[in-house]
Amino acid sequence: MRQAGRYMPEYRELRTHAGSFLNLCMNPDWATEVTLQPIRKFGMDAAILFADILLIPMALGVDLKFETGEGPILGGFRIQDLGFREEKLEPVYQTLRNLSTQLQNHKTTQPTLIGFAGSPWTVATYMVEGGSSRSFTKSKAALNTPEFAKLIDILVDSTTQYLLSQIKAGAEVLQIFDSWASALEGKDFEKWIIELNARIVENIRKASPNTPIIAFPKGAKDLKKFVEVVKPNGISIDSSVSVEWALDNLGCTVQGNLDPKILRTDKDTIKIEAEKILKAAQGKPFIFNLGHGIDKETPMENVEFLCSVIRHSGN
Ligand code: 1CP
Repeated sequence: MRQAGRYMPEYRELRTHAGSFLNLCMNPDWATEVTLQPIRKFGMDAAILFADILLIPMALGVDLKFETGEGPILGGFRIQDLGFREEKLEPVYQTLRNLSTQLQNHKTTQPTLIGFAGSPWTVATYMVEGGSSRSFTKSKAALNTPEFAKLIDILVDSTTQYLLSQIKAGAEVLQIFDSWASALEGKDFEKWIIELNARIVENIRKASPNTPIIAFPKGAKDLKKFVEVVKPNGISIDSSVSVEWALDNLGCTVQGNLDPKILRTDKDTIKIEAEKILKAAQGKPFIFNLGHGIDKETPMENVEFLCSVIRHSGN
């Protein structure tokens, strides 16, 4: 989930200084600093690399811009012109190397370093739509065309390479974000969500069998089948999934579940909602996390308070 971001004044300051979100991602000193900001302030047990799932299209040669208030804008492309220029991602690997060194020297605890990428379907939607979409009209129309199959193969290969290079640079755990898994069902869900996540997990395991992989097929229509086929080490769930059900039925470590909106309420509500999850997860393989990225309106004192509730829970 997104840990860093606009809810922190130190992030906003560096973001303004950097001039753009992409400049921030592509400068290893700044990206290292932004990754560490929430760790220093709140002492989480894991740090997620500051980057974005859309750096893969950029490395494939697609124009990428983040316009304030509008989200990402991606340029048009022809499949035959796409080529994975891994050197474009070198700043991300440098950020991981910096983080790996700095986290080892971090106080008494050594937070786990999480690398990540988007899943082929989710990244393809941004490429085909030219940005964010809520209807996925163009992406759904493209399914089952030969061009889409070619695009997906390119994304599977480049994402595998990207994640393996992240491990080499120091990532200890990987997370695969399939943020728009909710858009597909039935055979399409099997083909473009389950099969593609499985291909990436298999590719990573072949080269790096001991790196834990957390999948996050957000809004997946059949989470049980997803876990059975993909076999991730962990599964992230949003707040629409019952944490009790997930822990009892999925057979792997569960992460997430707290609705990020809860962090914008009051301390009593935060305590009640966090304790519900902690109670359900007691003694079971669970990683406390939000069910999605942190909202930019979140008061920092509420994040601090949530961390203290979790630390004092004795789980
Ligand atoms: O300055 C800003 O406001 C930029 C906001 C922002 C941030 C902080 C974006 C733009 N990306 C990020 C970083 C980011 N993105 C991380 C780093 C982790 C951290 O430091 O906390 C991660 C893991 C992501 C992953 C990501 N990017 C996803 C998957 C998770 C999710 O949110 O579902 C997706 C879909 C994106 C695309 C993206 N990046 C940013 C925007 C505005 C979008 C589009 C989102 C949409 O279509 O709704």
